[in-house]
Amino acid sequence: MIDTEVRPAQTGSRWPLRLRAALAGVLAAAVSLGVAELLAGLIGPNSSPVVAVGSAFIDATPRPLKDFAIATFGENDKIALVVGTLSLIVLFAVALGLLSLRDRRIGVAGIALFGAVGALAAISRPTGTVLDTIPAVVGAVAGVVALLAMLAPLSRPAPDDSSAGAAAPRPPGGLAESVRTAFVRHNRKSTALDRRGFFIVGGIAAGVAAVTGGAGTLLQRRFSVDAAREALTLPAAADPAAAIPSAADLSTQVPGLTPLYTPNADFYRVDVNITVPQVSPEDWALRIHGRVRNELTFTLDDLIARPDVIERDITMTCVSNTVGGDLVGAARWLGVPLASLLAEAGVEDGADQVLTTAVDGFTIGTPTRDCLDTPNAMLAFAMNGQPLPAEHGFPVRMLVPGLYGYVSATKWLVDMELTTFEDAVPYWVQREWAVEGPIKISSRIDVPASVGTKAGDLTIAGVAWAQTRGIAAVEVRIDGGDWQRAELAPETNVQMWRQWRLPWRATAGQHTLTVRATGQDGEAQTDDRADAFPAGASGWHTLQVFIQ
Ligand SMILES: Nc1nc2c(c(=O)[nH]1)N[C@H]1C(S)=C(S)[C@@H](COP(=O)(O)O)O[C@H]1N2
Ligand SMILES: [Mo]
Repeated sequence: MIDTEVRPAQTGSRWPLRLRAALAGVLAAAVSLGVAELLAGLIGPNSSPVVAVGSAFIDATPRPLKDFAIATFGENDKIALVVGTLSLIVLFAVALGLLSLRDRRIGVAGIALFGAVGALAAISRPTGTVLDTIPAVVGAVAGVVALLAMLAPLSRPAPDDSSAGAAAPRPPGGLAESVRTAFVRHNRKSTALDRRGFFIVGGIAAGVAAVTGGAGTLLQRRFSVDAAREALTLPAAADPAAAIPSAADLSTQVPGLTPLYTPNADFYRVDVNITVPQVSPEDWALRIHGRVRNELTFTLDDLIARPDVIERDITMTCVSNTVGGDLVGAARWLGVPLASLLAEAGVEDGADQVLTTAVDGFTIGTPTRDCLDTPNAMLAFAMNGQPLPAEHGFPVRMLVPGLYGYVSATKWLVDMELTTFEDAVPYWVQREWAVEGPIKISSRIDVPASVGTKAGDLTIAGVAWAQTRGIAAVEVRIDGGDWQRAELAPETNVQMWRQWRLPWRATAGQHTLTVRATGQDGEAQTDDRADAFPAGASGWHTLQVFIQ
């Protein structure tokens, strides 16, 4: 039988005891998480309870909170989520440790609950299996053992504490013993628990947590696709990108202006994944099925060996991008035309939605007509001359120019089903974002910076995009003045953004700069403000600058 009540025999302040109990709670949680990570290193990264709970949290987060997180933390939202989760765990663990002083069953039940939540989250992931519950369950058991082991010394007097009465005879000396004696004597007043016992068990718990957690992290590295990415040989494009006009990239002349091509390392990242899915190219296959005449399966070699490999310059952006925001980037992509794969599959009449699924079960729905009719809609396997970075969907992602990422740009793509909008509702549409997401015409001011610029001859510059119609004009208004036409960089193609600049003799003081664009189809960018939800932000970008 478990003795459920901890009865400290102490007489002095209760704080040292409470502090130790709180520490016991935190260390028990650490053992739990460490053991779970070790097992996740053997079973697979999705079985990590931290990842599973975090992912379930992302899926369940109410939309306003999610918008807030994206706006506040930007691409650090994942780090913020993990730090937030760990802070909550620490608070929970402290509470459990303290409550366990009153009744150990509370601690045991709390850790069991902790394990159950982890197991439930892991098994209910779209790709979760029973096996994925093992890390959370075994981690919880280890946490319970650690907690009980650390509570035990808190409930019995130190063996040599004379005030506790039934002290055992003092064992023969030695260095450790004399250190301990000095320590005990010094703290005689508050010493009524087995300090040494607690610190030994606590130290072991901390060691177990560190070793299992460290080993788990190392083991999880073996899932990394870094080596496979580097080993991949890219094909030459049968149809290369159009030649770029000379001096097309104004950023070489205007410091601070967004470069024409966004380096892979700087490219914005938006997805629902806490850890980057690692998809082995050898195991990868794409199935095209549903309302098609011929069900098809492609391996990566099949795609790379195709005679119709294209290379295209395309700008991508996120529906969550705010006016003036940076969830937008441009790259040179290498891949195969989506329309030719769909033609081989033979799309049946009425199949108005292409439902694509990522390796983790995340879904995106794209209008079939856009997949078939938009020039350069493709399945891409390379970005700016490199195999797709893992963060951007290695080995294969989809791209449909002119549509926001959430309705077109499936990363870690593994499945493509021809269906209807009525029959299947993809991830973000389930969360009430618009069913269709054409990119709105937008323009952004990059320079000058809001603060720190000195008066004199300056350049106002930025980018504008109006996929897939191209930009015809960009105009800038300085303080309440007239709209002035900016110089546009040479056009690369209508699916790319366009840099612009305007010289400005700036005087010291505060100024208001506003930009607007017009598309090659004549559409003027509206100043009607719209939030990103549900179909993308609109409104002119206005910047307050303080010139020194
Ligand atoms: N598998 C998967 N693909 C995804 C997403 C995702 O969460 N999971 N997010 C989409 C969204 S909202 C955008 S804006 C783009 C972003 O692509 P990037 O991270 O390469 O910039 O990917 C899209 N593809
Ligand atoms: Mo997005």
